[in-house]
Amino acid sequence: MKSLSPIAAAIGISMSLILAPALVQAKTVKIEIPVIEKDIAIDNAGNKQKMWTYGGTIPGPLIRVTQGDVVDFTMLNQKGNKQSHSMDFHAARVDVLDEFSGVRPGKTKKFQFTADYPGVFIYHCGSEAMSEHISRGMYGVIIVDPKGGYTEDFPKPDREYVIVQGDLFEEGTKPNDITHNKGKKGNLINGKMFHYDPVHDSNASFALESKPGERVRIHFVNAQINDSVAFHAIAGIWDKVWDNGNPKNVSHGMQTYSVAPAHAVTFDLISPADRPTNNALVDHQMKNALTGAITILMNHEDADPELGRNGNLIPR
Ligand SMILES: [Cu+2]
Repeated sequence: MKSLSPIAAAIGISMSLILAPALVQAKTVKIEIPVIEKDIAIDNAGNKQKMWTYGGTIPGPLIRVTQGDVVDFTMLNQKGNKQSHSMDFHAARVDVLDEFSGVRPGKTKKFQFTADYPGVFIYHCGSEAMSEHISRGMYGVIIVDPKGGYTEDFPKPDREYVIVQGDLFEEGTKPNDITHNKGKKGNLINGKMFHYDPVHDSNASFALESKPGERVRIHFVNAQINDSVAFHAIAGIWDKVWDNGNPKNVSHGMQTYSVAPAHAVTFDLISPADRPTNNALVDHQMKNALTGAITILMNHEDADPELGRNGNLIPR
């Protein structure tokens, strides 16, 4: 760490001493995820479509490890499924033809990797046609926390949310049309159109919440197959942005930030501390915002203490 806080400078010690990380022991983290092909609600009204999932939800289970940990992964492609499926962790350095190859229904895939790089990474199915497997919901998020912990440039947030934006195609769209974005009808936010947006969808039962002045961290993941996302907080400015969620890639005071397909970026937002406010977190590409990619963040004193806390990063 280069910078000195005013107090640390006054007494002549560097922040690296103050913020020296506690020794973290690398560990092995066992992750077991079944692949489940099922009908699942894709909007707040409960309309269902035939989707393919990791663990029965879109996105799949949130995985969180610390840099240096070994991920010991097992995927069961459930008996009764119709497709071969696979797992591609963007946080892994392995062999695409080995670890990332697919297995047929009823078979299990096992492999290990070390989470060497900190940040936020997508995981997704890589089986043919990949565009169909991803857009039917086969994606999720792994957060690799930095082994150095929080620092002055990467402060501890008051709340944390994960937002994953994915495509929704008309039921029955042919894989080749999906690949070319034909038949796209909407955008899923954590699995549902307008999931946390009671303003644009009267069926939405809740929004994201924080208290005025809190530091709210959004780990944003783009699971769309073709489109980038222009991520913007209406009535806010991103205080800090970390490309790929890596603490070393910090930007300050950003308005709109491009997130490529199959990429992730971490955003901090701090609302005014002296009054209640609301933000709309949008993909500023209007064709995507107005077909599902709007999330409301309510900043008020009565914010639900469980939202964005205690592992509740993807409210369902
Ligand atoms: Cu698949």
